[in-house]
Amino acid sequence: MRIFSHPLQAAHRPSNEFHNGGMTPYADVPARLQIMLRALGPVEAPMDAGMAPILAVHDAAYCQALQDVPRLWREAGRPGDAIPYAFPVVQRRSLSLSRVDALLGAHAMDTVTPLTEDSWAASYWSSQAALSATAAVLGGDRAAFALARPPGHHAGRDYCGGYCHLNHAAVAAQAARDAGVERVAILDIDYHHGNGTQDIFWERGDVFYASVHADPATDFPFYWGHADEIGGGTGEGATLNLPLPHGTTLDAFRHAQATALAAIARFAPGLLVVSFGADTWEGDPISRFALTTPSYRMLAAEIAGCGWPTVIVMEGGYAVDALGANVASFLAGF
Ligand code: Q9C
Ligand code: ZN
Repeated sequence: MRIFSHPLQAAHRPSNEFHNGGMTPYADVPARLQIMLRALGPVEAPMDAGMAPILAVHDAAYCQALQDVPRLWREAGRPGDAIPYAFPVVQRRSLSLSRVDALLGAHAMDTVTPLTEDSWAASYWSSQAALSATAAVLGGDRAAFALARPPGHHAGRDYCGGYCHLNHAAVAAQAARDAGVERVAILDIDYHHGNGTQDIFWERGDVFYASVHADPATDFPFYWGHADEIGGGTGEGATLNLPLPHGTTLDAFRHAQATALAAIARFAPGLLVVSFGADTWEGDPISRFALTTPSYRMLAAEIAGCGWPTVIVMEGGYAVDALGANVASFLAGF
């Protein structure tokens, strides 16, 4: 299987995140990338498909803000990484925002996603990795892997959050649509619900979004991923949420994934995008599921068994020492 990743993805290195009332070390460390690279062997640098496929799912002013904010932050004399603190939870509308805190808060959903001068390049090249993996699959490969980092599934059309700035899985799915694949499905098996992906395709009947994740009643992102969220407008019925409780083991996870795969089969996609997170692993420091390393091989085999051309995009997974083995196990299942 071809694997795509770019060296600049390691440059994004925020120092802290605001967590449980205090600053803690940032969980999405560059070592995540390095340990996966070591476990997987040689990878290819993605081609540069430019901004057009990113702008097919993201707002142009938002992309500009991601690039401008770290510089504006520094010019305002601020130490450290750019972190928002005020959010337009009501009255969210297009305003010309000159103060950096306002510009950032208007394009963010939380305080755990700091921006540095290197964040844009890392996310841009992660999206390019997803695009190159999509091109490989559209060209006839059975599957391809985008070794994205930072992750993407919490990022919406015009907001960052959950360590994500650009939604690589959404960029891949839309690129497949634009290349002529009539129906694209996204299966999200990161521990967290992929609120950004759900938002982007909420009203779309041509892109099915199914997610197996920790119940948002207890886990980030709290406001999305409840079982009654099924899409809206022409997208009604094209979103499927399968929340699971803390302590979930392979049996229950497999059962939920089988439900998602059956729904996707009824949708009959021409291509599948998998948002894969290894934060469902039993030892993950910020998560509470109990999958084991061999679990991933079995879950992947069951996805592969459906036969759809598949683009796999890396999302979360924060137990750094185990991450290489967990990702290798998943890819081996294909
Ligand atoms: N109590 C992904 O896995 N922080 N993002 C929650 C922990 C947000 C995770 C704080 C976690 C975001 C892609
Ligand atoms: Zn996650």
